[in-house]
Amino acid sequence: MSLDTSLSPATLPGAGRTALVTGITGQDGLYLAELLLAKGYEVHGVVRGQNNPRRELVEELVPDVQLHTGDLTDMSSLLRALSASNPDEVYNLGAISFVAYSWENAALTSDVTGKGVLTMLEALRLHAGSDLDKVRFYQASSSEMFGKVQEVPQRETTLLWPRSPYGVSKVFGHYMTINYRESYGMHASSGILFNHESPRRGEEFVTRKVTKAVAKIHLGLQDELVLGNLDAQRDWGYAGDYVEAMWRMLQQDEADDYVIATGVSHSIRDLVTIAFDHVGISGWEQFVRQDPRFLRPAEVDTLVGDASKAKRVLGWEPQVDFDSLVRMMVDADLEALKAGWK
Ligand code: NAP
Ligand code: G4F
Repeated sequence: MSLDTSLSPATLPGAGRTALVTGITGQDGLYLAELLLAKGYEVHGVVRGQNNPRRELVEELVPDVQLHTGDLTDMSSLLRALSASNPDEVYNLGAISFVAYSWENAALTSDVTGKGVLTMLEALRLHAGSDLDKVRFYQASSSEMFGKVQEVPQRETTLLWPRSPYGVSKVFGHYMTINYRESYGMHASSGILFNHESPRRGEEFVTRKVTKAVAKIHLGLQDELVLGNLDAQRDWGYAGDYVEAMWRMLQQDEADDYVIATGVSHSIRDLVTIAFDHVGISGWEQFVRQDPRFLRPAEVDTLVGDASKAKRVLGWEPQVDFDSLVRMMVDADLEALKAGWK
């Protein structure tokens, strides 16, 4: 699945094509921007806020990306970004994406993560006019939509039963994407992505919280890791693999929806065990405390995806397994701490 570097710039798959990415400052936005640039695309990104501290990170990691100020709740800003970039492909990754936060800010989450998708779709429809069939759209749907799972493993046809304001908002965006495909013939695809992580994962998410704490404990900089539900299970993959799936969806003749997952589920306990093992600590219980503060009003207990459609149609398969992912994240945190970065 790696790019053929023998291709000259003019024969790269993205040569002469332009992509616009919302959520460019996030984990996936950065990996996707790198992927699209390597494929020869002209890449534009939407950045929110008057002085977004993550703008600098984008400028440093992917300096060739052209940035536009915009917000998913502000249609005119999206229209301006579309008009300035005139994209062939739009990747809508922007969202309030932290599930726990969505209970505290349900209305805001609905406005951004839910209605923001409609605002983007409508802006695209207004911008493209009679050329709408020439633009391709990707929506970042989520396994959180399966919530109280009605089938194991979860696939594209599994009944959705979201358990958080975030999940409900994602369901709205998911069905709006399907509706624009069916109503206007838009090439609009939805990737139902299961959890994917990396050294760039935000520190509020459990994988990164664990890997950074383990690195700090190993270096004597921290003595405790406080977590919530240790029994929840997730199907965790590597973000670098998952952005490749997004791109592949938009290269198909027909738009469609795809589950992207590894098919393997692990508990938070497994995550903690692998991370501590990696730095040579076997009795991790002495460092870990559970606090109800990190429990959720309604939990998604077990997620595990069936990505056989993605394998069959897109030729996509995950390349990084869970153990390697956790070790990669611990190593990156160790390296950054030793370099005095944080
Ligand atoms: P992330 O790191 O939290 O990034 C979210 C991005 O959305 C950030 O760039 C953020 O920008 C932007 N954003 C927030 N509010 C916005 C607004 N009002 N207008 C425009 N942009 C806004 O998330 P991620 O892990 O990269 O995930 C990318 C997308 O995939 C999200 O939609 C997420 O819900 C979805 N998803 C993620 C996973 C996963 O496991 N990572 C799984 C399934 C689906 P700021 O810099 O301004 O905050
Ligand atoms: O890492 P998490 O916060 O991710 P969660 O809720 O699964 O959401 C992520 O994946 C979704 C895909 O399914 C995305 F759509 C979403 O945007 C986001 O990227 O929590 C994972 C599990 C939960 O069951 C949580 O209860 O870890 C459990 N957990 C236990 N202790 C904790 C903690 N989660 C966090 N964040 N912090 C803890 O201390």
